[in-house]
Amino acid sequence: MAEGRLVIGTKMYSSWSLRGWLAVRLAGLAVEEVVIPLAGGATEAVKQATPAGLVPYLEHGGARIWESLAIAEYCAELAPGLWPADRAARAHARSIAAEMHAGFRGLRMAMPMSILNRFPGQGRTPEALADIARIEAIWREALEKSGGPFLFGEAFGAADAMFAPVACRFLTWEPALAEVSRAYVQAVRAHPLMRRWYDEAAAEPAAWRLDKYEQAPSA
Ligand SMILES: N[C@@H](CCC(=O)N[C@@H](CS)C(=O)NCC(=O)O)C(=O)O
Repeated sequence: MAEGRLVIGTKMYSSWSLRGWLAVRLAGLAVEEVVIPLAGGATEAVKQATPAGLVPYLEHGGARIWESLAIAEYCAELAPGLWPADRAARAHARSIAAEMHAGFRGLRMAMPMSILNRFPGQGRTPEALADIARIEAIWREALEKSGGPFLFGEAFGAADAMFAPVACRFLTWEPALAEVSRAYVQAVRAHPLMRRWYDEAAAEPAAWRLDKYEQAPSA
């Protein structure tokens, strides 16, 4: 029997939903999944179903949790392996997860998540490129310390969940990336949960497609 429910948006487009969904699935929570087709902002059904009018939103065992990072923390209380075991590494993982949660607006605006599409070479605004440079530095530092293939070693954890939609964006928009970043993007894409998300996104109804995410913005 389901222990609660996870409310998310269209898998083709909803980057924040992907973060929450990965944390919930990594922790193995037995929750019902409710997917609401997004309208491109202020979706009425999302407003009705969630406290903040945003997805993801989790109800589990009497707890109500919104904000993807809070969902990741909740899941990590139940499955502590979502964060690294070492305290300094855990602090590092939390720092980069929080930096992701709070920022990178330039990238998010110029290169939205649209995982079934390919827009190579587009979206390269100065703000997006500055964000990409910082993200690559974050990834390089973590991967050099841990040895990869994921940010903190062998296991795909909460920090990887927070950055997974960035990997999706890079696969769509194909900015120039260092080899270490490209290898990390491929490792994220190959994870079984990511393969499942992509497959489920590809199976979503054509009626859920939104013009604003199906075309690269004209220059
Ligand atoms: N800071 C929030 C951001 C959540 C967010 O902006 N979600 C978007 C979808 S990716 C949303 O619900 N937008 C409302 C809508 O499209 O109706 C989080 O970390 O969960």
